[in-house]
Amino acid sequence: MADPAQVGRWDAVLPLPNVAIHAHLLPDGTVLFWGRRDDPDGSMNDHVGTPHVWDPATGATTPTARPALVDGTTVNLFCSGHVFLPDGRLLVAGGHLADGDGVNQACTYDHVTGAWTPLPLMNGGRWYPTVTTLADGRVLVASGSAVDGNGNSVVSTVSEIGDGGPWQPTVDFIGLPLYPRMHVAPDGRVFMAGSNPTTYLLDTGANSWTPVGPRINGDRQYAPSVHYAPGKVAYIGGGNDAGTDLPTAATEVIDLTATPPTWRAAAPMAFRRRQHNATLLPDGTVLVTGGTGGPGFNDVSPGRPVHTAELWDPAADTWTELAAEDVDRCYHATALLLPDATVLSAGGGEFMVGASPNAPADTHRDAQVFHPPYLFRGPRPEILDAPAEITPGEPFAVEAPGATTVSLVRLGSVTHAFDQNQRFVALPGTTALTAPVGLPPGHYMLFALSEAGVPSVARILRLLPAPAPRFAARAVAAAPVRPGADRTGTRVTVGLTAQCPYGLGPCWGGAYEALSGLDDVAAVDPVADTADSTAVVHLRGTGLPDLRRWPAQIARSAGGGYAFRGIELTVTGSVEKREGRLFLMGPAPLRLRALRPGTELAWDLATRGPRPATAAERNAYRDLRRRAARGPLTATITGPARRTRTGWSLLVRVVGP
Ligand SMILES: [Cu+2]
Repeated sequence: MADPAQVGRWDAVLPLPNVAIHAHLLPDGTVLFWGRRDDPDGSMNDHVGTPHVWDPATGATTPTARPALVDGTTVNLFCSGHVFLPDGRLLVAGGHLADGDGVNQACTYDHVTGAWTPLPLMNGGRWYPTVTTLADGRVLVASGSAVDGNGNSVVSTVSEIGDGGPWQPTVDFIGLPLYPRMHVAPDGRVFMAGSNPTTYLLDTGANSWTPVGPRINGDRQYAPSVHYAPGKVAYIGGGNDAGTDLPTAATEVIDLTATPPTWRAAAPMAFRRRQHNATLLPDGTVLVTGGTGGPGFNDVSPGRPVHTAELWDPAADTWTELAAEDVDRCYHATALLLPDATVLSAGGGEFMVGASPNAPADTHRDAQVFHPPYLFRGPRPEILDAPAEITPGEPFAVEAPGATTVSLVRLGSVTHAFDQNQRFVALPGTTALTAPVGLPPGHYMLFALSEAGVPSVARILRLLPAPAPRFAARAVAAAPVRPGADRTGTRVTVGLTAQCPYGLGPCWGGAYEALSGLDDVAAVDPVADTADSTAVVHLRGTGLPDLRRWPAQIARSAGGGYAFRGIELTVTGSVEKREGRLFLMGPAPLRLRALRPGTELAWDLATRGPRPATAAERNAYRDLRRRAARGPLTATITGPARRTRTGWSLLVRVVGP
């Protein structure tokens, strides 16, 4: 038997009535969670869902009321974002209509009354949004996608701020990923740590996003980002490497209080992981659980999911392998620090594989509790007395015999490999403490720790709101992001396959950034075509693109997150016949050819192959030839373009008027 003082210990697996895809520690120490659907055999797009409360003290699980709109229409909170308000209510924004399509509702859950209360509707639907409690206690809702009037799933570019009353729209930003990894910096700005390679500081007062970074390892999706000490953020693992589609084991860190903040490499994990969770522990270490080491979005084939937990010590920058859990905890799994300093590892499953739900064996209506090694390293201090409320900047004391330090850990609110409500601060001593300034107000677990680092059972206290911190005047590192305005050059449609299964429209942030950085590209249209998995860019001039470096540039920015399939051009010119061959005489002569099966740029998400051309598209070249035989002709032609050693050819798909 391995020594639990070295590797910790897992309890037996405990069944739950549903999959804990969203999990929250409530201010009374119980756990609120919900899954995708109530009926395991029901629709994957159910519009009803019952959250449950699990009590770690008794093991009992109780359903809550069903969340609903003001008019009583039930809403499914699957795929929402969430944080705690300063008074302890959980605010939930968005929810699920279908994959890529969110609802525009927001609501609160009050653990005292058990009531779900609808809030004013948001400015649009949000599927996979992130909610962040700001330093002044208001919340910021960012990202999340919804289907627009053209059938495209579009990521929201307008964030909004609220406190439970009407929402205030704020700060346009194109290119946010789904579930952006956001943290409040010590100066009150909001840091967006991923998944895009370029990271940003958002100043909600000045309405601007300032680029910071980029991260070393490029676009890394479904990786946890951890605000492990004030101003210090770690980004751990995530998918995928270009070429192999494997996730990385790499960890990178940034100190937002440095000038300028710069990402640097930290020690890597022992295992490559994607879809894993990272949990802040009371001693300032970070526990990583679950995830898959296999290629692609969520490889749960045998041997791929990682069961071994790992512990990162930021002070020493070392990783330690810990005991292995019994169950795969990959996509839709959660992990949550409990007040007794153990960690709940739960959920996983409930996703689509192509057009079908995942295999039932890969859905996990259960959890397992981990006892970290610190619980086996000596006597636990006990908190005999602590205040129920503390005021930022004011002194307070904790009576905890045997303890030498304390820490404050914000209550977790976890989904999709990220805790939107996380915060940690260690305080020296126990008797002459000062309540920290600059943390989001609300409920925190207070732990007392012995010299050996053994934590007490937590008291949950409330950090009262303080005046919002003032922004320090500082130089802007780079111009705030604005969508490129120059759309006069050649229009190029780029085929990009998102590695994420929901398509290019919702999974847009990293693609937008990669396209914006391509040679010759002046502007990227703000909305991708979800159905065809294509995006439109405009070149700097009216010539043809130099494609030679595009695939490498996309791989450098986006890793294996997006695969480049090719381009379509839309070019106007005169159609001329030379030596029996058709050419389009535009900025450069384009040899015209017929569309052949397999050359279509449009991509079918369901079949994961080219979308077959229609009869009219297949016949477009033949029709053009017939027209060209009758005399000179000017046309606008759209089709897949190829560059060969002998020049460009355009496969005629559509002939415009
Ligand atoms: Cu999901």
